[in-house]
Amino acid sequence: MPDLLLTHGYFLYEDPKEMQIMKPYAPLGILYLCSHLRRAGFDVEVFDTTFSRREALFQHLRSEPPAVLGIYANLMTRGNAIEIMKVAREAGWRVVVGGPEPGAYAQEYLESGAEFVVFGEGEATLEELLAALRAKAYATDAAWRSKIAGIAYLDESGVFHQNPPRGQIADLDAQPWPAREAIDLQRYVDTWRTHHQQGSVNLITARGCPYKCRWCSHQVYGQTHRRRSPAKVVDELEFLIGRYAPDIAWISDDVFTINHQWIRDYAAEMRRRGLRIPFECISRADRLTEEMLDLLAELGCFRIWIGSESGSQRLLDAMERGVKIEQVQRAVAATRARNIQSGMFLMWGYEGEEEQDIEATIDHVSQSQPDIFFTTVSYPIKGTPYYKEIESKLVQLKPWGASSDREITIRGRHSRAYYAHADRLLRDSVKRARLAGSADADRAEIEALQASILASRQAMAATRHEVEA
Ligand code: B12
Ligand code: SF4
Repeated sequence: MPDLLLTHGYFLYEDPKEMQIMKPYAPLGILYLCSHLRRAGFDVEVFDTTFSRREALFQHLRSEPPAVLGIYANLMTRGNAIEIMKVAREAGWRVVVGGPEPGAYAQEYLESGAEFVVFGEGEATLEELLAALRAKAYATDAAWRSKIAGIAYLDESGVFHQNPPRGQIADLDAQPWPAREAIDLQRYVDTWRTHHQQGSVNLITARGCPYKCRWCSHQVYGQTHRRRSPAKVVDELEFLIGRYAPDIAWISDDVFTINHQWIRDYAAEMRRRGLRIPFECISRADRLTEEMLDLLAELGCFRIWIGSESGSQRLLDAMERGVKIEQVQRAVAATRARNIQSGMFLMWGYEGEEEQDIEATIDHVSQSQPDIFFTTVSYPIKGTPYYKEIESKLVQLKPWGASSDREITIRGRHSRAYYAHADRLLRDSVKRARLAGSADADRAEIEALQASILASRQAMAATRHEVEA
């Protein structure tokens, strides 16, 4: 019987959208916990749900001798995490939850069956909690729980307690790499290869982001930023290439090019070892100078995701994005000049957005022509300044445990249909601008787009007064 079983509530085969995309990545958070705790002497196993079925997990929980179950949860996996907690508790497991969401809804998770919520970075807190449970601290010290920083719990009378936060790990280099050997990582790489002809792996070089974009969750790392040393990251990458033979990698840091000296040193280390692997990463336009882009190209970067959000400077400022539209335009052009693809994230319906802001976004994307862009109707994540700002307008239509923050509706905002029309208008306009700039454009296609653009504008006008809630 292990001291701890770690899991997460993400089931790829239950997600029709992701089944079409088929780009799974290993759950690094729990793998970091696993390696840290194993090194500290605990017997830890991981039940990786990505390629499994919930029934298989439930069967495991019901048939194995119960110990401590640690569940990772984010805003999309809330419902699954709650169901797993319920089955686990019924089968006699002690349940701890952590990850980006539970700290923001600690009381709700505890009332839904968790015995402990860990907020913030999990390694040291879980180590202390497991040691206390193993030593049966509760048998001799009634106040034992109040002494563990970074946890929340309900006492015997059901009263909620949240202890002070725990300091963060000072030296990330001293931490072991994520315990990829605890899961079938090769299956991730092979799934990628089967569906996209290239196998991919993920890794992180840093933790935390110091920027303040109002809608972005800083629940785990606050506004801190800690980096691993370039040499240690290259060691890990070299190991991954040797062990799993990926064709590409995803560096899943919040902002990969945040520290320019670090990128210089990292590139020098890769050069020194003669290593190069195609990879994609996320950055910010204001952290992408010509020099950085040259280094990224040299390192093998084939796609950069650039948070863009809106083409309206007024809205970007309201979001405290800290970026100018011109910087985004320039960054997209500069990536193209180096044969690096650009990806953009855009948001509809942010607080204060007017029709002229939507038009500005359409102009912005039409002009900059990123290779790929994704749009979302903005949603407030609990714990963010955006959530606080619009809290009085939020309407929760379904019970908390059966929904997610993505499903919260915002009183007075346009209906979903309105944004769907705006989205079509955006896609058609961007395509029309691209065709208009090409010498051999098909006139009939341009005319069809023109008609669709007109129809979207009419549909937006017709739904302008429909509200979300
Ligand atoms: C990579 C990534 C993804 C990848 C995930 C692939 C993968 N398997 O890694 C993809 C692109 C698929 C993705 C998708 C989404 N993501 Co995402 N993602 C990230 C990102 C950038 C890095 C994750 C990571 O590796 N972190 C590094 C590890 C070490 O940190 P960690 O996971 O937080 O783990 C630590 C602690 O949380 C804690 N902990 C974690 N698990 C547990 C469990 C227990 C028991 C305990 C005690 C502690 C604990 O200890 C860990 C080590 O210290 C984070 C931002 C970030 N920097 O963390 C956003 C983030 C997690 N994503 C977020 C969001 C919103 C999403 C989406 C909903 C986006 C969307 N609109 O579709 C989807 C949800 C997908 C899903 N079904 O789960 C939010 C979550 C907010 C929230 N409150 O839930 C984040 C925080 C971004 C943000 N700043 O807003 N994401
Ligand atoms: S959106 Fe990106 S840059 Fe802004 S705070 Fe979040 S992680 Fe940092």
